[in-house]
Formats: sequence, C-alpha cells, structure tokens
Amino acid sequence: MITYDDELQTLLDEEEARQKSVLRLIPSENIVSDGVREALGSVLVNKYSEGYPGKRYYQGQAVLDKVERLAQSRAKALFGAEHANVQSYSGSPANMAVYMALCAPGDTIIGLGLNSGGHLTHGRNVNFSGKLYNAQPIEVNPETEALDYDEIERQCIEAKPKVMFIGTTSYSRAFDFARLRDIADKCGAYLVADIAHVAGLVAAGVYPSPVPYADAVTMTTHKTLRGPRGGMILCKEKHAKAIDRTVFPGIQGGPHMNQVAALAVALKEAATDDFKAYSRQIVDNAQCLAQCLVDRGLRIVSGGTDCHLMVVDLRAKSVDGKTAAIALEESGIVCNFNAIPYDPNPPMRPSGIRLGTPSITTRGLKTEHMPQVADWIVRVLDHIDDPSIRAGIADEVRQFLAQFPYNH
Ligand code: DSN
Repeated sequence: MITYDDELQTLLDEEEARQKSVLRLIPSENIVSDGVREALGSVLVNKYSEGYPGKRYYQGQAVLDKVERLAQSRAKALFGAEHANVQSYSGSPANMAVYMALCAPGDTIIGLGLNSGGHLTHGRNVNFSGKLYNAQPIEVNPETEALDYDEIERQCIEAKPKVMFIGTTSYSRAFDFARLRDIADKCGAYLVADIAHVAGLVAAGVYPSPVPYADAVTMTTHKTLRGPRGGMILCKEKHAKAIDRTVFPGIQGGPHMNQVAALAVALKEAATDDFKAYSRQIVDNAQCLAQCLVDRGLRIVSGGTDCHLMVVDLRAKSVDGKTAAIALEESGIVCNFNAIPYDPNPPMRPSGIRLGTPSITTRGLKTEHMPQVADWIVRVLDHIDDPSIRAGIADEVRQFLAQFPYNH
C-alpha cells in the first residue's frame, strides 16, 4: 500500500480489481505467489552487484553472492543443467546473449517464422536477430500445421546454419528435441532451445526437456514457470564462460538482484509436487478447452495442443482475431489476436486468437470449468455485434471468478 501516493495507489487498485474479475487467457501471463512478490519488493532492490559471485565490481556482496548461487543451484537441480545464468533481464536479452556467444554477425541462423509460432528474436527482420544474422525461417507444414522434421533437416543441410534457434510463442505441439539434436549434428550447428513458454511444464516433466540435447536453453521466468518477470539461460559447461561474458559485460550491467531472489523462490516452488500437479492441470485444462471449442464449431491450429496454449482459427465464425479479442475483453475474457500459419489476413487483423491456461489454472479452474469458458467465448463470437451479450457475460464471469482466490 503506497499511502503517500494516492494517485498511483488508485491505479494499482484498479489493475488488481481488473485482474481478479476477468478470465486471463493470455498464455504468457500468470499469477506469482506472495513469496515471489515479497522477494521482488525486498531490500535487494537497493543493491548493485555487477559481475558474478566471487568476482564483483562493487563491495558489499557477501549475502548477494549467496542469493545468486542459491538461484543458480536451484535452476541446475530443477532442470538437470550443467550451468545456469540467472542474470538476464528478460527473454530477449537472454536470446541475444546466446547468439553473441555462439555466432558472429553475418552467420546463418535458423528459427521458426512468426506465423509458424516463432518469436521476433528467432530471426525476424525487424529484430536484432534478423538484422545482424542471415536468418532463414523454417515454417510448419501447411497441411498438418506442425513441424516437418524431414523438411527441417533438408533445409538445415542446405543452409548450414551456425545456430538452430528453436522455440515458439504460439506453437502448441511438443518438440522432438532428440531429432533436432540429430539434425544439428548433421549440419554442424549449435542447437539452442527457447522454452520461454513451456519452462514450467518442462520443469514439472509434463513437456519434453531440451536440456540433455541442446547446447543452450533460454527462457523467460514469468510464464508457466510462474516466477518474476525475467530471463534465464541454461547451458553445457563448455559454453558457460562465453555465455556468462555475453550477459555481463557483453549486454547488461548490474543484475536485478531482487529479481534473482524472486527467481530463487519460484524455482523452489517449481520443485514441489504441488507444482507438478499444477502443471499437469494446465495441460489438461488446455486440452479440454481446445476440445470444447472444437465441439462448438471452431478449429484449433494443428488440431489440438500438447501444452498450455492453442491458436484458434476464427474464420468459421467470420470474425477476425482483433475484433474477437476486443469483444472478448469487453466480455471479461482477455486474450490476444494471433496469426494462424499461412494466414491470408494481415498481422494487425489476423484470423486467430491465442488462448492459454496458466493463469486460470493458478486461479483454481479445472477441466470441469472448461465447457463454461468455451461457452462464453463462443457466445461472444456468435453475437459479435451485440453489446448486451458482452455486458451480460462480463457479469457472469465476474460472479463466477469470485469463488476463486487470487493470491497464493
Ligand atoms: N510476448 C511473449 C508472448 O506473449 O508470447 C513472448 O515474448
């Protein structure tokens, strides 16, 4: 409570009320524990710690070194990794650090195209990864909308990339990391997996882990991992020195040690049986929601999901993704518009929406609630021009959510 800043406190109260009263279906968002929030607001916010434990550029690090080592050792134990760098401010700087450690400007890199589910940092031309490197996109198969590993192998052998940077923000199928390693070996590339979206599911063992196969694994820590906003890099010991040096001093200055402490809390939470059950429930909820939407006449890209998210093709309802996302928000259901593979529509008015279950599962929703969630979504889409339907559903959603606690 910021008692001396009413203006800001009012805004925070408004946002808290909003988050509590709407179904949050943006797959990259979650609700952190009180412990994570306490660590973020702890005394560590006051401290500079440039460098790494045992080799800092500021005095007063006795406790901070222990905090960072704790986060590193929890990360290594949770994911079975040889080395962990916990200092990245977020996912994009983590990805940048790995590119800088493993290849040079002008080198060829391979990553998923944006409409196939990839991220800007996987080689998009408006991003550093597409500007500095010779980025060759790989796309999903137009029929299955899933990765075609034979085609990826063919493309990689032809392109001879220095790095295969494999990760997604909207691809719902599990990766075959063993096959990707095999392809990387055949074309002499480093294999990097960006598991920003699925990090928590990987930690819980409900989604395949790239850690045994990849040279490096990057992630954000605030999505399914349910930690503070931030980034993390895991890698083989042979890349540790190069990657640490590109994070600091290569890209960043001092780490945000309150964020590192909050990550340590989240990593402890993620090692529990409760977190494993939570992660299983995320996937069960997503698969159930996808099926309920299919039963109501919608199409899910690639036919379903193996993780926490799905992209819904709205063309059967003659509604574009942006119109739908705005109407859903007015109905108390928050998601984002999203392209489908080979989308005939423009990026700002694509054919789909992206939905995910991490936040609603943290809230306590189970598969028995998914038919209701699907029903609200379809009612909005079926009455896209009717504001009274939207207002009615927003009320129903608010009343429904009142039974589920927000803090945990
Ligand atoms: N912005 C994130 C997402 O929503 O998927 C990716 O960084």
